[in-house]
Amino acid sequence: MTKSEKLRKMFRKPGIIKLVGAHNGLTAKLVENAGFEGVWASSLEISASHLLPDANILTMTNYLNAAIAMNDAVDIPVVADVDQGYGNCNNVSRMVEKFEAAGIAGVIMEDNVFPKQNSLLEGERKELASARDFVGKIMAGKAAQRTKSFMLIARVEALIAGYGQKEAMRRAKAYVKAGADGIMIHSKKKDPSEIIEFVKAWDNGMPLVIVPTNYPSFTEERIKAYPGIKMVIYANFVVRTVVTAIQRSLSEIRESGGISTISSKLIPVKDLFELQGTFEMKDAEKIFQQKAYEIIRNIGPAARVPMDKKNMANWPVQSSLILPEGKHNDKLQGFRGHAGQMQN
Ligand code: SPV
Ligand code: MG
Repeated sequence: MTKSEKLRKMFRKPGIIKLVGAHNGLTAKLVENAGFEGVWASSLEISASHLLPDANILTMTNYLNAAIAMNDAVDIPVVADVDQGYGNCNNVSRMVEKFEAAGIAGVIMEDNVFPKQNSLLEGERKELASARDFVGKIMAGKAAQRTKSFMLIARVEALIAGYGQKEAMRRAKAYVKAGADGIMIHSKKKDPSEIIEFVKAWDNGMPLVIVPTNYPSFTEERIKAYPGIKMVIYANFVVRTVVTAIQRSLSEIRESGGISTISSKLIPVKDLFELQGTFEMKDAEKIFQQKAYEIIRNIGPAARVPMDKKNMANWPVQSSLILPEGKHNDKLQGFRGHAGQMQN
């Protein structure tokens, strides 16, 4: 099953789909290990990881590469934050082609103008794209996708920009008509009243997505009372955790004059190796070297010379992993988990 099919399946099943924002392979893996259903390739997280403002300073390729690194690291779906699609309908066509081909399960595209500002930035009156332009971009995006399952969710910024419920509703309905697979309705109010009002009025049937950063009192327990809300994104908590934790560790090292107190508070290096797949890599390496030895041994004495048996002494390979003659062995994998197709 592809990751976009997995994501579609989650939308069909009961319950809230919980995504967490991340910015690279490591942070995406931690999101998966913590048991969340998907990764949000957040423009804020990715921009912050480059120490740049979340304002279309990075390019589509930067965001795509970050999303690919996350997608490579996890088995759960990655949903990419594609800002306003990086241009007009032509840019959106290419954006969908590239993200879909990379195995990204879906994208969320917002009705901001270029260059965008982060939605939570205070003191800015945001300009929105015209509903007509944005409808055209959604249609271009949906026309560009190759598989049925890839999802394009439209993000309505009318509440953020202060245009009110009526405009938000008008846009959301137009975006669904244009082919959007869902609506992300965003608010930066400090309580969920605006979102609740929108959700109660939403009679369209297409799933809603929310990002409760500014109204954290709207917990999953409360969200459950509004079945229209199908997906919740915890958008920027990973990068904020990273900054907080790094600052704490660095000041402890500086203040205590060394690393004697900090080390025992951090994950052991061995656990980091484990996360990186180092031990799987070493196992895969041994297996491939053992196979190579067997092949060379069977070829004849001349070829055998540089691969003498004594070179194998420090290659203890679990016998269960060695291929039976001529058989495909699912356990013979490269360290990234790709099952071997090797014939003996
Ligand atoms: C992001 O995480 O980049 C988002 C959500 O788009 S927000 O920062 O609230 O705009
Ligand atoms: Mg964003």
